[in-house]
Amino acid sequence: MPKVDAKPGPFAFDLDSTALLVIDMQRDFLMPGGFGESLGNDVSRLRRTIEPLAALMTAWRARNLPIIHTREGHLPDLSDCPPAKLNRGAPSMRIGDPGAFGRILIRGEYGHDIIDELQPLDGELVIDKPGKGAFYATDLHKTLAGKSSLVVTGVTTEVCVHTTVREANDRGYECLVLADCVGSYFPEFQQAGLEMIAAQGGIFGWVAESPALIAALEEQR
Ligand code: TIU
Repeated sequence: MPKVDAKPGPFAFDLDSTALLVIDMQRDFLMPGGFGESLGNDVSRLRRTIEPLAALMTAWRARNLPIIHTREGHLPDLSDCPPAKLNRGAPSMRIGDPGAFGRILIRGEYGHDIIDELQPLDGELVIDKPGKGAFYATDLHKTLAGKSSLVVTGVTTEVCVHTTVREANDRGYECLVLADCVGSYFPEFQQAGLEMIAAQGGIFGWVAESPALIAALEEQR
């Protein structure tokens, strides 16, 4: 069984019962000129995840292990977006408003899709989710039947990654979060978000760097 050097201790996982989750690596969050940057955020804090994530995905695919991608977004008529979410954003830049890459966080728009560098391959599952968590109002739990561990990556650490990890915990999954493959616009949230996962003996899971996971995969060859 592969074992990854992690906090708060080694993360052991069974290849047959583990999936890689890649959360919301969407143009609107990551691309210069996109929605995230237009709100005053420094997208380089998220873009640092692209290279390690691409390397991990290559290693994962080489072993025919499953990758599940998610995208946060809404139907064009916004019928799946609660007013509480719609009304909360910056007034000039709300979900559904026109942005540089199409209507903000609307399914089918260019900005809603995954960045070119990490595009899903044919056959990989892409889950469209209306919430921050990947389990809310999606088939993810059903799709993962038989899996018990998740490697969690993507953006942003304290928002969609954390919500998903918390949801996964309550559904019985063991989660390994990769520090170099998750990103936040806020360095203090990145640090605290990761510490919160591994604290108290791993209250929400384990935290490691992706090269440690890739090394553990290599040892299985
Ligand atoms: N994917 C995700 O985290 N959505 C967000 O809205 N994140 C923010 O940090 N705003």
